[in-house]
Amino acid sequence: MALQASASLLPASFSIPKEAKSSVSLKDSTLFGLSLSEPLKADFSSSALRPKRELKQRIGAVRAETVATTTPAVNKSSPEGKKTLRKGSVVITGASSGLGLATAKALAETGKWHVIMACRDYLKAARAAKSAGIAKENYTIMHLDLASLDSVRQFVDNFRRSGMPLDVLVCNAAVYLPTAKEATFTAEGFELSVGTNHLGHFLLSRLLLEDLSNSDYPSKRLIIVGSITGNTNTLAGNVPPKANLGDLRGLAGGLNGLNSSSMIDGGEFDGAKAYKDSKVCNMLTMQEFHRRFHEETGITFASLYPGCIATTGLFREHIPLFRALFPPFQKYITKGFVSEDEAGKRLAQVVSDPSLTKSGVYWSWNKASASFENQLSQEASDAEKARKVWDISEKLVGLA
Ligand code: LMG
Ligand code: NDP
Ligand code: PMR
Repeated sequence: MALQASASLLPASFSIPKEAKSSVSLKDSTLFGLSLSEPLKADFSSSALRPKRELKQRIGAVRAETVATTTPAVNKSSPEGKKTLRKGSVVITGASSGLGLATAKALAETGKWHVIMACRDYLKAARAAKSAGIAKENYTIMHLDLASLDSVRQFVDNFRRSGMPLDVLVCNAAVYLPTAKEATFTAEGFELSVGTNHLGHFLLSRLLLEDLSNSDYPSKRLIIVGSITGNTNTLAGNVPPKANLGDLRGLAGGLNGLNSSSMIDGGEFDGAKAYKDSKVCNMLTMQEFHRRFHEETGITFASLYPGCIATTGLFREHIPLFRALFPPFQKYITKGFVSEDEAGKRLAQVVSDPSLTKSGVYWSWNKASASFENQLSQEASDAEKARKVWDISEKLVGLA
């Protein structure tokens, strides 16, 4: 572990800052579909100009602004006097497999993004990036274990020290433990699914909000991956065990399985339910971020259900029979199946597509693979619950 952590401090390539400085010419193309020969649209530029003082007071300590030393996002001083844009800088958690890897690949291939792969296993991430064919200059691997709040804080420090700007953060990593008989726990003693999928990401995104708001990129975004199975207004969300946060008594007790339940609602441990509950927390967190910070920061907060990517590592803990039958079941019966590639393109759209800048939205895709704003279940859109989850989570991760 120690070895892994130290190896991970070395980015795959240190040519990135150089890369980031060499602005991409948009002479013959559009940026996110926006023509840059025209002035930037109001809702893109206004956020960059808004004073940051108030936000800094609200989100805590002021730190040295590393972005001040980087190339401005939009640079008018190219030789032809054309507006140019530096590469976007996107952090993706859990980019060592499945959806995260496919998204990293899709974004890197555009040549417009530098991907920071925030992964718990450096070597696995390095091999994955290589076998996916992602060009060296388009990514950096940094160690992040979401099941340890110390690691989350360490990651934030390392990222800031790298001097790279943060334009988009994608909270993608997750664990799913459907066959576990008993709860397992994070370093701080939170049940592992909610601890990793929700609390680790909660701390990460709360800390990095400041970095995002400091970015001068035209469209800054914080994306938290949700799922249909946390939404009880769908058939998939009604397959038992169903998500249900109850009155949050287990979460308030710290999910430690000692003096409190390991489940958010205070019930008996159930790994599949814990995962679905964690996805509800993810979707609630996105909306609470939107309510608290969208106006003042201009950041787009969004969640999504990318489709059923039945072949990913998410199902690694499930029984072999399930793993064999699940993909054909989703392909031929529910028709909800999507390939990793397709799902990666969907998440990449939420990262960079100019038509998906709306904040507070839960994106889904229809049969023709066109995006639409989907309806969340009653619980997953309950503003009062979102506020309570936020407040309790702040205490658990040491922010309040
Ligand atoms: C739990 O079991 C496990 O207990 C848990 O440990 C964990 O693994 C969890 O979600 C993961 O699963 C789930 C179990 C419960 O479901 C199954 O395992 C399915 C068993 C097979 C059932 C036969 C179905 C026939 C389909 C043929 C397909 C053949 C290919 C097989 C593929 C296998 C992949 C699964 O399941 C049950 O309890 C059975 C009941 C399931 C019905 C669920 C549907 C409820 C719908 C209710 C409708 C609500 C209305 C919705 C309204 C929407 C309106 C907009
Ligand atoms: P994978 O298992 O392939 O990817 C999950 C990633 O999370 C892996 O890279 C894994 O790392 C990483 N991860 C797990 N625990 C930690 C941790 N403690 N610290 C850092 N990283 C960690 O699954 P998917 O690609 O399917 O899942 C990605 C997202 O998509 C999840 O949020 C999931 O909920 C969501 N989703 C998936 C659906 C599907 O059908 N597959 C459907 C709807 C949503 P490692 O490689 O080291 O194991
Ligand atoms: Mg589900 C339209 C139907 C649909 C869709 C889109 C999904 C997605 N599932 C659907 C239906 C059904 N599933 C039905 C009818 C059943 C009973 C046979 C069923 C069962 C089932 C199981 C046992 N489904 C599952 C499981 C899992 O273990 C997966 C899970 O719940 O992980 C938390 C799962 C999923 N089904 C999905 C999706 C996207 C998943 C997985 C992952 C996730 O939500 O992240």
